[in-house]
Amino acid sequence: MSAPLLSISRRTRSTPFTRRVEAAGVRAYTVYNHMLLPTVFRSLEEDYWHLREAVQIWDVACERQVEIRGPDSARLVQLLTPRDLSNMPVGQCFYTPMVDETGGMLNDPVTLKLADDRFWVSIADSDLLLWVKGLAAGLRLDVAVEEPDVSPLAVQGPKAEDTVAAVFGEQVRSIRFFRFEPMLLDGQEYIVARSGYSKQGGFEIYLQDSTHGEALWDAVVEAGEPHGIRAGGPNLIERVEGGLLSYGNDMTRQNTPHECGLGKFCQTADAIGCIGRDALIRVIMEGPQRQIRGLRIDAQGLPFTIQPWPVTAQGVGAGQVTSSAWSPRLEATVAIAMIERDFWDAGTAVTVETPLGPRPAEVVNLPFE
Ligand code: THG
Repeated sequence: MSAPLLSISRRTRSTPFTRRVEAAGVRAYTVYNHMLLPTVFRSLEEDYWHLREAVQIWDVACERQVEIRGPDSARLVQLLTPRDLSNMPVGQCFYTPMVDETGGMLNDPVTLKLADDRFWVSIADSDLLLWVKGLAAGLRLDVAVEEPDVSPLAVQGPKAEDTVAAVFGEQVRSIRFFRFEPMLLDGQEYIVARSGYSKQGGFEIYLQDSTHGEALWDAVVEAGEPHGIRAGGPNLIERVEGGLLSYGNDMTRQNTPHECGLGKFCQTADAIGCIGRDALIRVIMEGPQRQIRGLRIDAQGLPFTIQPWPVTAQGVGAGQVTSSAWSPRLEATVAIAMIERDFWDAGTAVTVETPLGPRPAEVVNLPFE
């Protein structure tokens, strides 16, 4: 039996890089922010090893930007998140949990401060633009909120710095983690940030004019050739090992940032104006009832986690597995799970009700190792 195909149309938006991605032999897409996101080129495992050893170019245009500009922009961005943005400098990226009035997670974007009155919220897979537009209109704020023609291209892996330096110049080597600088290439401005959805290090290059997408792709591939660059994408094995969360998979509106282990990115008491502030202050006083953990599952050949898999311990509910993958390096199935408080200590033995039947597993702290 062959796997079902994805029907692609205008709604599953293509990106400025899609033609290059297809020429590179993409084997699988997912849909993210109503846009194509390449996930597999050779195989999940081959792509995984190559990402750890060399350098990859990723079409992550689906990380759409919600641009907020105007006199009330700093006020509006602080409404969205319990992270205190009052001392955020221009040129900084912040990982920012965003919550509703109940403290439920709406998105976990990277926020870039371009100027005192201009921000990009680089979103995960939920329609945050509608929430931000609704708040701006409802509160009659003096801002413009739009999705601009901006498409991130990620360069990830141990040879990413050499590759991006060969494109934009040696100055990129001095860009610190989660900082960005505007850089010029053939008269076009790109925002170059040291960031990206892997733990292998690298950069994200924000293209600001779709018509230059293929030229940017070609320049990166040419610069990366001596380092063995290939097309890749956010890799399931690598991101589960690294403990990078996926909104909609590992967390939803039903979870608070504290359940997601994102409490370290919240300064709720200082986040004056944050819409979920009162709800989150109550959550902090009670303490979370469940939290994200790693699981090392004693099983091989499991399918993708399409629905959460129940986790039990001594016959009672202990949580659920939300993402998993076979790690060829750790020779185990690694997983991200939401685990109830009584069972969340590292070393706790649990059982995962997988599609292949119950399998033993151990709670571990993230990232793996
Ligand atoms: N880059 C950009 N936009 C994005 C993502 C990205 N939007 C969608 C999605 N990814 C948002 N989610 C994440 C999740 C984790 C991280 C970034 C975005 C991340 N976390 C680091 C970690 O957990 O090790 C560190 C964060 C920190 O220390 O501040 O990088 O990848 N543009």
